[in-house]
Parts: sequence; C-alpha cells; structure tokens
Amino acid sequence: MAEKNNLSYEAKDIQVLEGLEAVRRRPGMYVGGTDIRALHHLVYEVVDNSIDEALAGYCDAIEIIIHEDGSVTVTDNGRGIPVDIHPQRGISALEIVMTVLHAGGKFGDGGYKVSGGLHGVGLSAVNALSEWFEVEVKRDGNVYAQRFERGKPVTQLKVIGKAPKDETGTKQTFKFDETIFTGEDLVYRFSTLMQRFREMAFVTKGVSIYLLDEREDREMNFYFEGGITSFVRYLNRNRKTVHPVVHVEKEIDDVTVDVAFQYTDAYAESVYAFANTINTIDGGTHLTGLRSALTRTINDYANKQKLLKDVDSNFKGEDTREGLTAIVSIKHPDPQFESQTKVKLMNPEVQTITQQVVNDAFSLFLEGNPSAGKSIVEKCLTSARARQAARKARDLVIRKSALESLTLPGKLADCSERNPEKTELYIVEGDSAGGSAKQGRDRHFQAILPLRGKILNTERARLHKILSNNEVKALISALGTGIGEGFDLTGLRYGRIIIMTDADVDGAHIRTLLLTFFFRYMQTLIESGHLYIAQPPLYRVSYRKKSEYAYTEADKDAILSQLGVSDDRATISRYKGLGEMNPQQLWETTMDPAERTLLQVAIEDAAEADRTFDMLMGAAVPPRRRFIITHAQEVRNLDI
Ligand code: 0RA
Repeated sequence: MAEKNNLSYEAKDIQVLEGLEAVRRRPGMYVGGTDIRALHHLVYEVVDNSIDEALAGYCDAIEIIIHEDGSVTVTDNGRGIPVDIHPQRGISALEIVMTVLHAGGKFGDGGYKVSGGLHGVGLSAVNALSEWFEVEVKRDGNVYAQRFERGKPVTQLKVIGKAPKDETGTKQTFKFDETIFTGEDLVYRFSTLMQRFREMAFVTKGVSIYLLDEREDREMNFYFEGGITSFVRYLNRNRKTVHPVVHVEKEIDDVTVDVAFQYTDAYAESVYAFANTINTIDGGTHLTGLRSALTRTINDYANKQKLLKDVDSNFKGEDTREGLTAIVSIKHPDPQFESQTKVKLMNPEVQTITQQVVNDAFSLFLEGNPSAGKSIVEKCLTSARARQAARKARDLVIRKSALESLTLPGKLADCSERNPEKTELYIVEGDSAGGSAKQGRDRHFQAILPLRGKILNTERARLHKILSNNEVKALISALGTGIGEGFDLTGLRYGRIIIMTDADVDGAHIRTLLLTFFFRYMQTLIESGHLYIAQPPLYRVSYRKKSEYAYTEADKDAILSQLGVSDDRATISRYKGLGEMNPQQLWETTMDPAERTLLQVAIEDAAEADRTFDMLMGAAVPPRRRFIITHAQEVRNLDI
C-alpha cells in the first residue's frame, strides 16, 4: 500500500512541477505578460483570494504592504488556508493550494460560493512566478509557516508559534522573480493599486482594505459602510444631482444583484459594472440588464404620467443614459467571462435577473418620489431632443469628411506617402511646437496637426457641440474615419496616431482630453492599436563635449553617473515644453523612429483616462486643480 501511494505521489509530484514549469515558461498565458501590468496582476491575484474569503463572510480586514525591496505582503483575518494533510496526496492543503495549478477556490468542502479570482490562475501561478513566497497561517491556536522558492517548497510546513484560538488568518509575502519579469520600470504604482483596491472595497461591503507603501511612507484605508451607494456618492461628489441615490440589493437563484444609481446634470454616462468584484470594463449581461430596465421603467412611468409631450415615440436607451451615474455589481457562483483580457460578463440569466430587480426597485422609487420622477423624465426629454439635433450635425460632418482632400484642414501639414500602413499623424499641442514638428519631421511619412488651446471638454459638451468645435473638426477630417456610430476604420489615413504634448500640467490635461475623446467616440481606433503617445525628454544633460537626453528622473541620474560627474558640474537643461526644443532636437529625441519611445495606448489606459477625466471635469474647481498638479507626473508616465 505504501508503495502504491508513493508511486502515485511521485507521479502527482512530477505533474505539479511540470505545471509550475509551464507557468514559468509562458507567464503571458497566466498573468498577461512580464511587464508592470503583469506585476500588478500578481498582487491582485493574491488579494483576490482574501476578497473571496470576505465574500464568503469570514474576513473583514485586508492589509497590503509594498516593501522597499519590491516584495509585497497581503494579510487577512479570514479562516486561514487549511493546513491539514490531504488524504490522497499526503501533503498539506496549503502546499496544494500553493503548488497545484487551479487548486485555489475549488479546494475542499469549504469551497466558496463566489470567487473573485478573475482568471482563476490562483496562488500557485503567483508562487511559480515568485523568487520566493512565504505563507503564514493562524489556525487552531497555532501559527504555521512554509517557504517556497520559484514555486517549490523549500521548507516543510511547520508550527512557528502560538496564537489565541479565536485568532485566524493568512499572511502571504512574495517577491516577483526578476528573471521572469524583465520589462522596464518594474516598480509597483501606488495609484494603480490604490484605484483597484478602492473599487474592491466599494463592492465588498463591510471589508476594510488598508494599503501601505513603505517605499515612500504613503498609506490609504478603504472602508465603505454604504457599499456601492457610497461609490455613487463618491463619483458624483462634484456634480449636481437630481434625486437621492437609488439602491437595491437582492438575491435570486444564487445570484446577488447590487445596483445603485443617480442622475446628475452631467451629459456623459459614468457606469461601472462588476462581477464578483472584478471591474468588467467591457460590460456584459449585468450592464445590459441594468440599462434596459432603466429605459423601460422610465418609458412606462412617463407614459403613465403622460409626460411624453412632444416626443412622439418612446425614449431610446441613450436618452436615458445621459447624466447617469450607476454601479451594478453582481455576485455569481459560476461567472462566465468572454475572454481573459477583455473583461465582459456573459452569463445570459444575469440579464433577466438584473433587469427584474432594477425594474421593481426603480418603479417603486418613482411611485414614491414623483418630483424625482419628473426631473428624470425632463432630463431624458432634453437629451432626446439633443439626439435629433446631433444626428443632423453628425451627418453633416461625415458627409464633409467623405470629400477628403477638399476638406483636409488648413493647419494639417500632410505627408507625401499615401499608404496608411507607412504613415503617422502627430497631434501636437500649440502652434510653436507645431512649427518645430513641421520643420523637424520626415515629411515623407509624418504628418503634423497642431491643435490650439484645449479642445472642448467632452463630458460637459454634447456630441453636436463637440463636432462643431474647430479643433475637433480638423482632427476628424484629418483622420478620415468619421465618428461615433459612423466610425469606419477603413477610412483611416494614418497607421499611427501619435499624441505629442508638453511634459507639464497643461500637456497632461490635453492628453487626458484627447484620450477621452478617442475613448468615447473612436474606441475601435484604440482597440486596433493605432493610438500612441510620444515621449519627449525631460532633460538634456551636457558635460564637456558630450550630451544626452533623459526621459525620467532616474534616467538623468544614470546619465550623470555614467558621465562620472555631479549635478552642479554638468549643464542640465529642463524641457518644459516641446516648443523649447529646436526642430533638430525634437526629431532626434521624440520623432525619429530609430531613437524615440512611443507608448501604445491600450483600452484600459484610455478607460482610466476617461475616469480621470470624469474626476477632472466634475463641476467643482479646487479639487480638479489639485488633482492635475499632483498627478501630472504619473499621467506623463502613463504605463502602456
Ligand atoms: C480554502 C478553504 C478555506 C479557506 C481558504 C481556502 C482560504 C484561502 C485563502 C487565501 C488567502 N486567504 C485565505 N483564507 C482562506 C476554509 C477552511 C475552513 O473551513 O476553515
């Protein structure tokens, strides 16, 4: 018997090692790459497990610490990963969780009803990609610990101390493996992590999430007693609201639907959808259910109250979305996502359930709050009228841009090449920088479009107003694709659209505006990888006859030490604006394909800009100013 067990143990053991080896060979398949984004993913994966424990109702505090050496500790006060010996495998449950692929949530009888792990790659994948990983578990009055290196156990699971019997929890510390993660600039971003944890805390009511960054002594605590109602209040903090937040939470057939929404005086829609705490940026059935319920309920109400005066037909979906701030968060025992990267919920039954829950709650709310009902219908009426006006304006723009060469904007300096696979369009802020770019470029394949001033604030303005803005018109006709529903990628006149703005506060602002514009009206352009951001240098460092460009602070220090000179003996000129560089310098540093760095914009980045934009453009001025200044540097280094 012993022999048989040994044999099967060995076979399993080999399987385990092969599994972990596969993760290490192809990290991209498990965590989406080997760059900073993948690094953040490791942290999310570990925290997701603690969130699962909170969703199951056993944990109410999670603490994340980023250490100076790049290791991260995640501690929770859940039940603790089980440490008992698995009868078939002869090793501890903890070791299985840490070493067997996909062992995570499915393990044991205490398995969860709901799991947050997006890709479900589990702790074992993080373990495999970590130089070392230490787990400490408090259970049954003991403190257990085990250490792993590159996925393999290097110590036995052992008792290292005592704890009060009622004190339980899991503490995990890991350091990513530098032989696997080889991208540049592999430092955790506090703001990225913070954003994600804030969302997690909002949609996991009653859990507090504490984030400490020991590198610069920053900390943040998230606890939202009001769950997603607080989330909506937070999003609308700078907006004028039309009624109190409507909130409903209900469980039907094991699916919990949690929805909160509120209409405001804004024009854009701010709607976020979550499935098992994952921000499903591509929406899905929960979002569709919410939207159709809103439209239907408002139409029913408006008809019943005879409020639809001059609009002959019912409201369309888009009429009921203007100024809407909403969160829909569902918890499902078996969520189906469209794919690993594009996060979209697919379970069909969720649509019906969400729709039903929202219909009931919203009808009831409107019955009880006639003045709110009236304001909401008024708002929809305004946008229905605007929609009709916008269609006319849009048709005009699209027809015009079809006549391509006739309507190419005067300020566009076009290139001679016609094959869009070879061409580039630089969107440059300001006339003086535009002038340098025009002189510095390779006119064979590089076109320049200078944009004056700030293009229209796209949240505050309606589509037809945006389209009548001269800067935007110039941009649309230069691109040749049309806009919104009429967007057609085959008309695109340039293969690369490159946003080139100053490395200062205004530059960051204009970049956010442009990203938001592309995100809202030309999403396909981003999805198909055509949108880029140029990276102008921050400094020029000269000493004796040598000079070099530095793109970051760290770059500057590296160049100084390479030249073997101190700050005060070298000549360091700081570029504040593109206009400060002469055409030759601009070409060398930022436009020459052989030398430049281009950041490709991914849809997540644009979505983040869109969110930032929401924040920037909310009505109140003081917080906006502060945000722009403190975040300018981060936005500059937009991680793509
Ligand atoms: C499986 C079963 C049980 C707890 C856990 C996993 C668990 C995993 C993690 C990962 C991070 N923190 C965690 N906390 C708990 C329940 C075992 C029982 O019934 O006590």
